[in-house]
Amino acid sequence: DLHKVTRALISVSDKTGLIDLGKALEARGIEILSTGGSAAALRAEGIAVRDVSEVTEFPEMMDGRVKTLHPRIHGGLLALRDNDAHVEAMTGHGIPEIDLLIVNLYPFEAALARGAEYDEMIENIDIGGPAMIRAAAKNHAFVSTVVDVADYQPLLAELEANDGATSYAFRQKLAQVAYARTGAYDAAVSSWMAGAIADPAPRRRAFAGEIAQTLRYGENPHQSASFYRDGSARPGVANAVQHQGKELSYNNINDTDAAFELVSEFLPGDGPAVAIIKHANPCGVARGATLLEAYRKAYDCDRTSAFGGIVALNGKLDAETAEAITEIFTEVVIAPGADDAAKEIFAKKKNLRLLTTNGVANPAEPGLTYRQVAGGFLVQDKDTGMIGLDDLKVVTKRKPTDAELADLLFAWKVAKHVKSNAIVYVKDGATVGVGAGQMSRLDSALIAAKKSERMAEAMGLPEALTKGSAVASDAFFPFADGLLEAAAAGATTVIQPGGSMRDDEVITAADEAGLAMVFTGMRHFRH
Ligand code: 93A
Repeated sequence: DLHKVTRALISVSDKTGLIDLGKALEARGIEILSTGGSAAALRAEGIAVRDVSEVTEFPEMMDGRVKTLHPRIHGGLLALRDNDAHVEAMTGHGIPEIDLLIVNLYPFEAALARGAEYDEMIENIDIGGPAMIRAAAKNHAFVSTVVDVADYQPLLAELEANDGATSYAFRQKLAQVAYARTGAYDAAVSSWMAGAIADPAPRRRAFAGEIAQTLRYGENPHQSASFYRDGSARPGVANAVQHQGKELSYNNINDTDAAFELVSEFLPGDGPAVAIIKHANPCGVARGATLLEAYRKAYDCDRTSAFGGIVALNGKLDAETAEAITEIFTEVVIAPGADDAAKEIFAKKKNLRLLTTNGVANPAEPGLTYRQVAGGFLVQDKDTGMIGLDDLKVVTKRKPTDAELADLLFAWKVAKHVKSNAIVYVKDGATVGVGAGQMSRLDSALIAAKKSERMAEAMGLPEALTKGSAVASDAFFPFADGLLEAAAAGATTVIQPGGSMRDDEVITAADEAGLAMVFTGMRHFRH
């Protein structure tokens, strides 16, 4: 099943590694066919090349839109070498056998990432490249298809090992990668178009990403895993720069994403904010006059859980905050930048990963979320819902004070990022109790209050910080019990969507407990 490579076609937009590859193929006596820009680059280095246009006897035309789309090229890629009729067709029509295809596509994803205009995006849709890749990959019985610069070295090693030939297993693996590439490419085009025509509910969606990293393992060590980028330029874990520390794990990436998306809810205008995440849930979120103050307040919410957590900041990491973070073991810190002094402090902590992003993420930017179910995917719009003062409806006799309103809105933002059922107690711009992921809302209220009590004891405080707090519930209270539990923990004011059959009962209970309650009219389930 070895197939000797006698002729290669090279057509690449990304010219990285092209010259070394061309020289190595030439040294093996492999004839090189190539398109305009690639041919020029190879010739400039003295490598012998035959133009595709010489083979097709057609010039490259229409601004390059038609270069390789020709039977002399596609016949050479698709012909079965062991089929007499195919071989006869090749001879009869002057079609050269092509045994090796090296293509990388017009940089559509890069154009997307830099926010190119519509017309430029259209010009970056490669047609001839994918057509050749799909043809060559189909014919992997004979043809090797390379779509990735990272595969140049393995290709040369394969040719070296087999005296200028490739094995069937090698070609088959390349073909699998080739179809992954063309599939991802067209998915990127389709997704871009869905956004460009602002269609809120396209009839069909295609999903794909480009592999960014093969991970050491998945959620557990016996699961293999990898990380894909979807090509968007959104600031966050996928587009961050890692400055130090070992490779991120699957769980690190998941938690870092949760942390950064949460802290991005606090726009730079809201002042410094910090979120500490454990197992995708916040165990402390706060804002402060400085990042240091915000970090300390966030840490005080649940010092026990913060150990080994992920810390996200909405501003540039400074030295004093970096120093405070290093006082306990932290897995990952992510921020839109870091001072040199902060980097120096972190450099002493070899295991701590520092990621910097290009700004904070825009919480209002539309997007999709995906979830797998057995046999399918669930796809929905991202939860970009945001509530401001004007959206709140006071439903109790007592109105919240301005200070209470500020804490209510803060609690609401945090609750959006807590797994349901979510109950979040906030005081003076910091969470003081977070109840997450319980099957009953009452249990979330109880757990959060209990943890806050334990924290107060550990810190030697006279009473739990939930005393005099604001509490948010991500969905309505179906009964008064959860609300009464929050009141018992000391909450004085409540934010929740409203809309329960028993709203009246819940409002009456709130009035009797002297609470000030507002309805948002919007729910933030997160399962
Ligand atoms: O415009 S195309 O879709 N039409 C074609 O016939 C065609 N053939 C190759 N783009 C085409 N290509 C692409 O040109 C390749 O996929 C590659 O990305 C690029 C290389 O062009 P050059 O060698 O002129 O730099």
